[in-house]
Amino acid sequence: METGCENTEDIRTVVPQGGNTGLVGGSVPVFDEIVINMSRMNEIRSFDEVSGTLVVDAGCILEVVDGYLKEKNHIFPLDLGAKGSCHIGGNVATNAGGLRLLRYGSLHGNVLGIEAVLPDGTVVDDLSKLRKNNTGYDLKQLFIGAEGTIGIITGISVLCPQRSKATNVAFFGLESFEKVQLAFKEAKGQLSEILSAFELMDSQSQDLVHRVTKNKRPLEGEYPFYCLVETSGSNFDHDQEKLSNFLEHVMEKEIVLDGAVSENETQIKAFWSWREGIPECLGHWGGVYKYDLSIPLKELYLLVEETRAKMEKAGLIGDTNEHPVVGVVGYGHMGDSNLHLNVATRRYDKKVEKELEPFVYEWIAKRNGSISAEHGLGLAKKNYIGYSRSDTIIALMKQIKNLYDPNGIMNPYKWFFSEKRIVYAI
Ligand code: FAD
Ligand code: 2HG
Ligand code: ZN
Repeated sequence: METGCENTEDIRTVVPQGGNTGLVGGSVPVFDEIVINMSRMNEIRSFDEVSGTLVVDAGCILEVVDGYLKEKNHIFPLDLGAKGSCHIGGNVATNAGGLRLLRYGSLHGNVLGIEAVLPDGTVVDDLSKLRKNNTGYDLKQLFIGAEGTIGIITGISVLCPQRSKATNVAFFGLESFEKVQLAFKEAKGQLSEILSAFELMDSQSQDLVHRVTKNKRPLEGEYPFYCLVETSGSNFDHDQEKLSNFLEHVMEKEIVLDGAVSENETQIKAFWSWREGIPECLGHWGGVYKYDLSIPLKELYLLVEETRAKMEKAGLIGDTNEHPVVGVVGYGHMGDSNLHLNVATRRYDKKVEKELEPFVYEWIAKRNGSISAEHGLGLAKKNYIGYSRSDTIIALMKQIKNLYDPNGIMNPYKWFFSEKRIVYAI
């Protein structure tokens, strides 16, 4: 048969693609790969309202699935800014964390079963709906966070909690990162089971959002740090009172300088937009260098300060076009010790890169942190795995890759590229 391609060996490499919203280039072909886009596998297969078990095709869009669950009084246990485009399959393949991991936990816990196709065509039918199943190795876990390197996920069963009847949000201004940590500790103690998100934003991130959107800020004054605290519970008035009492308490103790508690849905959305809008607004000037890091909480913000100081010392940050850097900002999922260090620039610049790398990765390695907390390695971070994983662990990962994909055809130029194919491509 005429294929139009001389070497059929080389057309077999594939890149699984979901909503293409990943932030490390994992879903994009590099050389000769065929893209297998999952958009048309988008059926919701079943939902059991008693157990909360949902079974979906991998190509279902997160927001669509969550809308379906809303009608059934349930919620998908993951939420993130890209919900309107990303697929459940992509979420599972990246083990996405998102805004409410603090409350609902990681997909490693919530995914009950997976159906996948291996590179040799074998269908792995492990679409279990069981919460407990200690019969041997839990192989589905290998696909969660594998970024399409060992097989294509086609179906997922996931445990979905009941939707909370009431959501309330508070927005705080604080004077230091020490105070942010105290506020987090108090929030866990006082809001306990209704706490559903605790997000951090520094003043620089909020200034840049303000410069782009010109929206009215949630608080009158401006502060070095801001937190967004969300509760999800069963009684709006009760939860709002709890949140207001919490705000009063932390203000009395001088942990928080100012704060506001949402009064309605519109205000909740407005508060969230100051957090969820950061990634998009930072792109306004040109390029953004992005680092997605797990850092022990105590030192989480120190990296932002040190990075900013480096940029200042090198004369790279400023308001004029001569300065490539517009701002060095820190924000993220404080509740999960997950910092997003973003360097917003007018243009990508070698001098900026020299200041950032390997500085950021070495800084993380020294503290036994992770150079990729929730976005994965993809293409962008593939060379830095060694800063977070030992040689032994990397060797074991390679054994798994070789077992599942001996010919190296799955997402070959990403974190488990096969040397053979790289040689061909060059
Ligand atoms: P894609 O980008 O298409 O693919 C991602 C990776 O998964 C690729 O390696 C691809 O090959 C693989 N893949 C996709 N589908 C399959 C499949 N069916 N089988 C096997 N492999 C597959 N991430 C977070 O963790 N937390 C956040 O808060 C967060 N917020 C975000 C906000 C914005 C505005 C944006 C743009 C992204 C955000 N992300 C966040 C990144 C996040 O990883 C992705 O948005 C999402 O999980 C990827 O889903 P996707 O369907 O777009 O996957
Ligand atoms: C978020 O939490 C996402 O908003 C995106 O994970 C972070 O763009 C980023 O660096
Ligand atoms: Zn994030």
